[in-house]
Amino acid sequence: MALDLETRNQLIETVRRFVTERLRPIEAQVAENDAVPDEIVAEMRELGLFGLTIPTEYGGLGLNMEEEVLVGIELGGASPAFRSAFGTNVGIGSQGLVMFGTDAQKEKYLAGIASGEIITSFALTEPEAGSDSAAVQTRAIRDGDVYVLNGAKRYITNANKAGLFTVMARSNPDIKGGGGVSALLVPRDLPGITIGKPEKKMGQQGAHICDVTFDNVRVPVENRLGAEGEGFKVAMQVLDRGRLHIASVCVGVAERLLRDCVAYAAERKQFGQPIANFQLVQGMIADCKTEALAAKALVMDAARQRDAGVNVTLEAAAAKYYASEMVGRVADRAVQIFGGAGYVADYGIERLYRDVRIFRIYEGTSQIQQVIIARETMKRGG
Ligand code: COS
Repeated sequence: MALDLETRNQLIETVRRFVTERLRPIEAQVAENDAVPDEIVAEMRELGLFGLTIPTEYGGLGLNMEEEVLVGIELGGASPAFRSAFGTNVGIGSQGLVMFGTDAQKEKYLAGIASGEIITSFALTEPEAGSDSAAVQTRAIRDGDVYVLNGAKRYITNANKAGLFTVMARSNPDIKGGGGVSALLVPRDLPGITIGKPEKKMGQQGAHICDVTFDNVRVPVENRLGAEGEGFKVAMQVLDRGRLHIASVCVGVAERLLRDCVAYAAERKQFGQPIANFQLVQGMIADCKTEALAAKALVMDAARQRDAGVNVTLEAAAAKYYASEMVGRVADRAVQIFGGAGYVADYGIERLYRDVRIFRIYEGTSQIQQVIIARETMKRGG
């Protein structure tokens, strides 16, 4: 159920204030230390950010998609690394359970996920199964009332903090594609799980990705999400939602970069006047604004359609594709408008330029979004 307008506006205002007053001032420190401070995580928990999309009966805020993307846009106002602290709990780490979990599974985990006590991770990608995610080689072979899990997952967000993984693994080795894959809820404390060191990345320091290996991990059959062999479809539906969330954050980062550019262009003087007076600078600002508006319209429309029960696989892919490419162009122009200062760490623009690069890659590369858009368009006949 949607929030009433007043509650929705209050929520957005609260998130905006938190982003501006608490997160933005420590962006550089978080990037430097590669960690979000514990007290900030505690404040995120207090604000209910870990449970934004968890149903209210389990202690979450139960936001619908439109509300979630509105919050996502606000979150883009500070380094996207902050969002990552609770992003898996809101999105890909929890939505398989929310959409396909049994009552017993939900009872067991959702309250802890909503409060942030349990951090969740989504373990789909493998060394040999990135874009071709139906090719997962991790195996979950049935042995009585358990699946025996063996294999390796790669670049798994929040794996180092996770208490619960959603793991996509091949339960039927005779079926090569997605049809042989099942989704399992795997608690971190089961014996046989090893988490690698967080990778050194190009950007978004403070957000962590690690490899995860499973060595004869015995997962109760009751932990399966959905039917056996339905795990790939579970993952794809989780990603439909996740892609819209990522697209909203791209819009938010673009809006923030625009605010920074407009302020800088008004203050920076060359040839005896603010650079904002120059039409070539104005051209860059106009392009950024137009593209940010277009991306926002795509995201909002897809979110509303999803809330109305429409299948938005195409629209979510289109929103993610356009918004992630758009924010890359906006960040590039922001460096240009800031000039030398854009290239210098103190101003934070070069950091955002690096931070946004991953949006064109994770939760499906731009090329995969193109594939999905083309396939769906042809399926729909235009
Ligand atoms: N919702 C529901 N079902 C879906 C679906 C969706 N969004 N997408 C695919 N499916 C279903 C298909 O309908 C098909 O079902 P049937 O076998 O019953 O016909 C099945 O899943 C297999 O789909 P498809 O044939 O499209 O699979 P492919 O292997 O050809 O390709 C892509 C799927 C490329 C789209 C998929 O692998 C993908 O999204 N890759 C990127 C993965 C990704 O985002 N990784 C990031 C990791 S998370 S950070």
